[in-house]
Amino acid sequence: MHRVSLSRFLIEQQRQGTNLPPELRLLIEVVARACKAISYTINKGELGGVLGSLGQQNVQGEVQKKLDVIANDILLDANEWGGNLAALASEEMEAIHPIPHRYPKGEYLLVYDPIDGSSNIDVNLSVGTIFSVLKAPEEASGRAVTEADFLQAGRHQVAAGYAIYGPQTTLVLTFGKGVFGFTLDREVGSWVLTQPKITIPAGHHEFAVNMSNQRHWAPGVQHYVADCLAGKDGPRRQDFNMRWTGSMVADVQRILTRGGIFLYPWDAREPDRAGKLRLMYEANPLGMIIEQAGGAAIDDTGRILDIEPSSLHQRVAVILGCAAEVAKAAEYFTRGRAMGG
Ligand code: P6P
Repeated sequence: MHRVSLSRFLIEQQRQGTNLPPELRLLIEVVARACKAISYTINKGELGGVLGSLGQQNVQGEVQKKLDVIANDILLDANEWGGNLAALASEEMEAIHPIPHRYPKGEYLLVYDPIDGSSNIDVNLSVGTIFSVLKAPEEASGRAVTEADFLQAGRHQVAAGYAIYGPQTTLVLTFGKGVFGFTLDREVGSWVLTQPKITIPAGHHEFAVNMSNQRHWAPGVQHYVADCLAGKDGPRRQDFNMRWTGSMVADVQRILTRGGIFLYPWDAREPDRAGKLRLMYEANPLGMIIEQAGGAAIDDTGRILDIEPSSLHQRVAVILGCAAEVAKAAEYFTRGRAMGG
């Protein structure tokens, strides 16, 4: 079968005027090439001395894995010199990373999570890289880029994507006109188009949540999940399956492939925190992909992509997946709040 490479696919999208300017196309190719390098590094595992922790914490206060830093540096090194970025930001770096003066400054902002789900690395489960592309504000071209330039609602993203390093290495992309999937052909080292148009299948009853937090959830969330567990003996009149991978990208990939819903809701363990997941480099890019695939992404009160960010590393509750199932869950949350929950 004749396969289309990522480069050819992007050139053809650009020719069709699919809001993919050359600079953005080049940026996506650079990020995809960096994800290929991350894949090869992860695949070495113990043989490459890349497993284990660094004995330090990142800005999130989470234990930093060797691969968190290695992947972060691969993405930094790949993107600094290209001339299409004004600055970068990462889960692994507290402050934004301006483009060094020795390189030309471009019009885009890249914000990413170099390894999402890194606690899975040492147990050989799928992890991923998530990235989001924004346009730098016009007036930033004549001055230093600041964190405030990144604080744009997710609906302003011009592209988003993720790579999954699992049994296959796959790349999922959107630039606002649908969702496309690529598989890494390791023999020739190129990304190959394998899913020309990804849409979330309806009618699959599968939910993803970390049940160990159940007692800390708001009443509406507890009620929604309880009715999923009640299955056909309860008001949903339908049995549900459950999955929880510990890697959001893997759960999102499953939802894009066979439907369902993912929940990481607010919980009372840290009542002042909106949620565990990060808005700018998890919820926004994955929310854009889910919406472009026909699904919905909310933070238990409203659309994630409409949240006006207040800080680079802010956290958010995330419920995303099949639009009908997210709407059903939102009904439970609304009822829960009405009852004072
Ligand atoms: P928990 C990984 O750390 C992550 O950010 C997401 O990829 C994943 O869905 C979630 O956190 C897992 O969290 O609390 O179940 O370990």
